[in-house]
Amino acid sequence: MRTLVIMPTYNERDALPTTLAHLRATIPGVDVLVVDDSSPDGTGVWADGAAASDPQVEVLHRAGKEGLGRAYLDGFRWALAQGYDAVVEMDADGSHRAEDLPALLAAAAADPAPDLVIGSRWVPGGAVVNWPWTRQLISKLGTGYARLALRLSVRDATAGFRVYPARTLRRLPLEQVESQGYCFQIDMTWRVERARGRVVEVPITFVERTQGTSKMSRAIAVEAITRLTEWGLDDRRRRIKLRVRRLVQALRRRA
Ligand SMILES: Nc1nc2c(ncn2[C@@H]2O[C@H](COP(=O)(O)OP(=O)(O)OP(=O)(O)O)[C@@H](O)[C@H]2O)c(=O)[nH]1
Ligand SMILES: [Mg+2]
Repeated sequence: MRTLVIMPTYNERDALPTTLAHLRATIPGVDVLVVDDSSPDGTGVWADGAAASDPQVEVLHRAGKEGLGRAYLDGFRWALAQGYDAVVEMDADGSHRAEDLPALLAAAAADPAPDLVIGSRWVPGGAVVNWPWTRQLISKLGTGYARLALRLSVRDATAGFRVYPARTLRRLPLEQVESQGYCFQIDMTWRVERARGRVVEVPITFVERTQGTSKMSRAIAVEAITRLTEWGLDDRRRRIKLRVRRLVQALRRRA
């Protein structure tokens, strides 16, 4: 299985060197694509240097900061064009441990093959290190709301440590995905579930970053809440319409 880890970066000059070196040393078999949005702190320039000395590392430069979603979508297209079989999403900030990746890849390679593997904080065996209870609560509430609004089955819908088999990415209408922040992860999960894809959650230990700064912002939270609510309402409207139509048809048949 040819595997590519996509690592999006924005101002991760402090964290990326450690994360990349650790990943390469822990799982030498996987290739890495850094997707940098012209980080002002020079992350992209550093990544070019890393790529020059390591044939298994590539860098995709984007013109400016357009959000995590856009960066991943560009990375997915690149991975598909290069013929990779599996694509991993992984943060550059050290929150996702390379040690957990073999378990995710093993789950992706299992028979029957799942359509998406999520490294989950909120399943038995999953954990979060150095997050205050408030942050844990926000994350759980976020997934809880996604489960309620979109009727998702997963326990960790915003998780950003995942494996997409290439066939899943080929099947999804990626050009329609507009979400940018956390919402991107929820959006993609929902698309897989709606297409009746099978999602498997594997417990991981998520470690709060010790280097650099979080890109989580109020705008990203607002985007997630607004879109989730809109999608949830649309979905309910559609279901009600469908039920009414079926009822009318049944009544007509009887009359
Ligand atoms: N290319 C690109 N990468 C981004 C963008 N926003 C965030 N990232 C990267 O995406 C990964 C996750 O971002 P974080 O800042 O850790 O955000 P988070 O993990 O959602 O929030 P924390 O839990 O606070 O760390 C990191 O590697 C970031 O550098 C963006 O707009 N473009
Ligand atoms: Mg992070």
